[in-house]
Amino acid sequence: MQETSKIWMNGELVDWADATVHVGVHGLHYGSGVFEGVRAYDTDRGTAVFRLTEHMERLANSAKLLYMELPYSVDELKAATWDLLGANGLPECYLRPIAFFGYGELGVGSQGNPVEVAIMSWPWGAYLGEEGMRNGIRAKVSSWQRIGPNVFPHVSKATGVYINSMLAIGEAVRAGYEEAILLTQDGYIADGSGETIFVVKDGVVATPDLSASILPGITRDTIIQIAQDLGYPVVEKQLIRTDLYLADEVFMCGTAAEVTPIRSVDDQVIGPPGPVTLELQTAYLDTVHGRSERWGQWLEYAPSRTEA
Ligand code: PPE
Repeated sequence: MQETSKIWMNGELVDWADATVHVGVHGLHYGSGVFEGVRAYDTDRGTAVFRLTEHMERLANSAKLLYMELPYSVDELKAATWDLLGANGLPECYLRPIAFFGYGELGVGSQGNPVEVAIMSWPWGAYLGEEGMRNGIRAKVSSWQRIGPNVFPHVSKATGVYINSMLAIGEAVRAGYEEAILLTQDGYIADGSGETIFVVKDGVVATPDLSASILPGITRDTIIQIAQDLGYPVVEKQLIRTDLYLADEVFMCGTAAEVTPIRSVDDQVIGPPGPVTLELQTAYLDTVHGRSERWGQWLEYAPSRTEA
C-alpha cells in the first residue's frame, strides 16, 4: 500500500502514521466493522468520485444491519471524503471508508463501545493486474461456500465476513489461479472474493440475483444499466457452475476490479475477452474517467466545482 499524507479519522484529518487504534478495539476481536471501497478518477473537470452518494448510503445500510449507529450522516461522510481528497491532492485514488466498534467493553456484545469512523485514500491500480484487465484472468470455483442470508446479513459489507473471501482467494492463488468464485450453500453461483460475476450467452447478459448471498454491488447495478442501454437483454437469475463453463463470455466487476474478463474457470476455457465484455468494459472505463457523457450522472465532483 502506498502511504499518503492524511487519513480522515473521527472528524479530523490526521497524519497517516497517527491513524491508529488500541489492540482492545471490539472490531479487531470480532470483525465488527463495515466498510466501503470507492474510486476517485482524474477527469477533464477535475477529480470525480464514482457514485459516492450510493457508496456512503450503502455504508449506512451496512451499519444499520449490524445495529451500529454511525456518528456521521451520509452528507457528512461525503464532505469528509472531499476534505481528504483535497488534503492528499491525488487526482486519482481508491477510497476506503470504514466504521467499527472501538475500545470500551470487550465481550461479544457490541454495547458500550464507541463507533469509530475513518476514511483512507491511496493509489490502487488494476485489482487483478493490467494483464488480467486486457487478456482475462483464470478463476477457480472455491471449496468455501458463501454464507447464507440467515448466517449473516450478506447485504452488509461487514469486515468480519471477508474471512470467507480471504480463505477463498487464498485457496485459488495457492492452486495457481488469480481469483475464486464462491457458490451459495445451495450450489448456485454467488460472487468472486471481491467482485460480482456476469455471464454472457447467446447475446443475453446474466448475473446472480440479489438473494444469492451477494453484496448489492454498485458496479453490478452500473453494468446492468449500461448493458440495457446498449440494447442487451439482462437477466438476474440463479446460475450454476456449468453456466460458467459453457458461457460465451464471463467477466467480473467491482469498484476495485472495474470490469475484468475471465478467460477460464476450473481450466474450462472460455477464451479471450469477448465482444460484449469489451464493449461493457470500454463503456465503464469511459464513464468513470469522464470520457463519455452518456452515464455522466454517476460522477460526483468536489462541491466547489459543482457550485462554480
Ligand atoms: N462482491 C464482493 C464480495 C465485494 O467485496 C465487492 C467489492 C463486490 C462484490 C462489488 O461491489 P461494488 O464495488 O459495489 O461494485 N469489493 C471491494 C474490494 C474488496 C477488497 O478490499 O479487496 C471493491 O471492489 O472495492
